[in-house]
Amino acid sequence: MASEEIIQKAEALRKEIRHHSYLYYVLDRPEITDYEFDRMYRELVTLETEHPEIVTPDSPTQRVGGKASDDFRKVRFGKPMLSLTNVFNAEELREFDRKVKASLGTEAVEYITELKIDGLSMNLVYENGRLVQGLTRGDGRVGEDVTANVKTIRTIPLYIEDAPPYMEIRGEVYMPRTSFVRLNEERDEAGIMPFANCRNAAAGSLRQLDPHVTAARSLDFFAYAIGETEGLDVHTQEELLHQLEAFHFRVNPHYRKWNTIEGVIDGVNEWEEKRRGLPYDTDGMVIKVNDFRQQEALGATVKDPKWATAYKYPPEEAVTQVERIIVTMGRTGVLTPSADLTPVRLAGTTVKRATLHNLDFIREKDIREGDYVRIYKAGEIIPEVAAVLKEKRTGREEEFQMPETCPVCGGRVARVEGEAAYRCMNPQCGGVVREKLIHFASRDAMDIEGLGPSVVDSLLAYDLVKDPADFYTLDAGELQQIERMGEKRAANLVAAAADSKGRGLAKLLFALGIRFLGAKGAELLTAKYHTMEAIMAADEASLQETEGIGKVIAQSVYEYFHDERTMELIQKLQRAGVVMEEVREETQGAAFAGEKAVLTGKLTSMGRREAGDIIRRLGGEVQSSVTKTTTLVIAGTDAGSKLEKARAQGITILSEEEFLRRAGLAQADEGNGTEPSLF
Ligand code: 0OX
Repeated sequence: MASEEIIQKAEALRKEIRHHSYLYYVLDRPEITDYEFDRMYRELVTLETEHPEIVTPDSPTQRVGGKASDDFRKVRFGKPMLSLTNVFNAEELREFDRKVKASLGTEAVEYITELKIDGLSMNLVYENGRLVQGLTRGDGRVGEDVTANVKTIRTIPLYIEDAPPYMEIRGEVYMPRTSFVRLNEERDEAGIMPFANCRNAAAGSLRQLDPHVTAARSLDFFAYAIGETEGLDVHTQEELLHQLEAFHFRVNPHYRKWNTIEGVIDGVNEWEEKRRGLPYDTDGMVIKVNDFRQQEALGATVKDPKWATAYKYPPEEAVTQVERIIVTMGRTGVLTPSADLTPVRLAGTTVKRATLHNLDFIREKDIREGDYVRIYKAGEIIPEVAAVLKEKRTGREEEFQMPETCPVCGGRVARVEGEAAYRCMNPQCGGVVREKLIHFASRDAMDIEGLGPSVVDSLLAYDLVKDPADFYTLDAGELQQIERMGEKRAANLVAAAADSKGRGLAKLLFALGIRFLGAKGAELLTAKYHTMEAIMAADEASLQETEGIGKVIAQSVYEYFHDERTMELIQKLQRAGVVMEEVREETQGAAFAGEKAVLTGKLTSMGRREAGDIIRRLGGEVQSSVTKTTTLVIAGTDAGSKLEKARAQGITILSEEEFLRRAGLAQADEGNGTEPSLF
């Protein structure tokens, strides 16, 4: 039996971890380094491993691991989860307002507008502050139990201090756009059908039998309502949102209160364009009567409340023609078809190409060269084909066929069983080698400055590299044979390669291009094993026990490290001096060493959290407001009072560009889908 002292120590650690997770995930304002956080977390894991009887279901260590309920058990709601009526223009909003006021018999009505997050509604049940159940909306009367999976979402509290004895919190589970784009890239590479949008990706991620898979999907949650709840003293939607924040939920900050429907209409118009800049998908705005007594008086139909409605924005789409279907190669030899389109404006950019993912996708939508298609941007970024306008067909459109031989090496192209992707089966295929080299040097991998696709092509053409380890033995003299590669560029390239040797295990693992292993998976393995040697020695079961690593990744990593060619490559990299261990950034002498920095305004190249991570990694501390101790302010666009205060105090101010330069972040050329076709 664990002593009282141990039980209390564990409880104190849990409280501390809860607090710092809240600061990090919900407020985006961490006060301690990742290193300190990890240390605390590991201390709790050690205590709980030594004394398994003290583990509580709401311990922060219990986010991942529970079993998903058998086939997502169906559960009936005490209070149904209502859906919303839709309105599509200002006149319909005025009509909604007229009905509300007529029914209440008063003109005194306040409204709250909230962004309508395009995710999945969720009902979270808390008993005495403990999260005991998470249910999807289902048909509104009966939901599906996805408790084990929602527990993996870091912004959903597992325990709430000072909560009433029973409460149901409702909100939206969603997938941020960047996570969605990365996930679909990984799915394309892995030959799995991509998700059409962030909402489907969130839904697919919640309906996983293995919570490890959900954990790796970066889902998030905004709270906006309550279900059956006892003893909560709130009287308006506005108060409720404040209360939800006090419970440490994330509440979308863009809600607003209005006294008139014309104000609501202004608010709705304001967000129609602005919402495109958000890091998550929205499909409209929800308009709610603020006062709960008025809500109750208005009541609901069988399906929808009469006190709320959703203003739906029209989906942004364009019609254009598929001029050609081309095929490009990915780093694992996958041949990916894309449509070359007649250029068309869509949501702020000119679109010339849309990925078609794989042959199944093309067949399902029956996309042919010459077809007119409706396109949209998935996650506001990736051009996708929604549907073919079959009525516009002339009869001359031809069905697309996958090439039977590899367009790069002439090798056999085959479809791996159980996969949607076609691959070149020749492991020595020049196309695969090229993509692997490009990936190895790319920004999120080893980040070798100046080593983009065209330099890789030149290195291959001059036979200077065969595998990534050859980057480290390049000779500046030899490099100068390459056209337009002067003495300076050659020297820079050699230096950039040398500079990348110390990126550390996580970057290296990702750079190797192991199937299914994304950047996040590489970080998770690094956090567990710390050295390449340990990962290579791990068996499949041990790999699979890593948080966020499912069976498929574990198997792929295991197979990769049990291939002779891998051994040769790793040894060669080791001989070249590439660091094979976890690198905890040495902060002394780092770019932001000793700085106490404040971020203000909007950054265009990254989010604030990412910028904060960079500062901390490079030795600095991030503060939430300008104080006497602040030494540096990084000002994005629309920076407000913090910037003024910094100026008044004579604090050094960096623009975004200056910040990036000081952080040593090169503006690498982006893979924007315009790489040359192989045909
Ligand atoms: C959203 C969202 C959805 C609560 C009771 C009726 C409507 N997708 O962001 N639903 C609601 O409210 C429900 N609010 C939202 N913000």
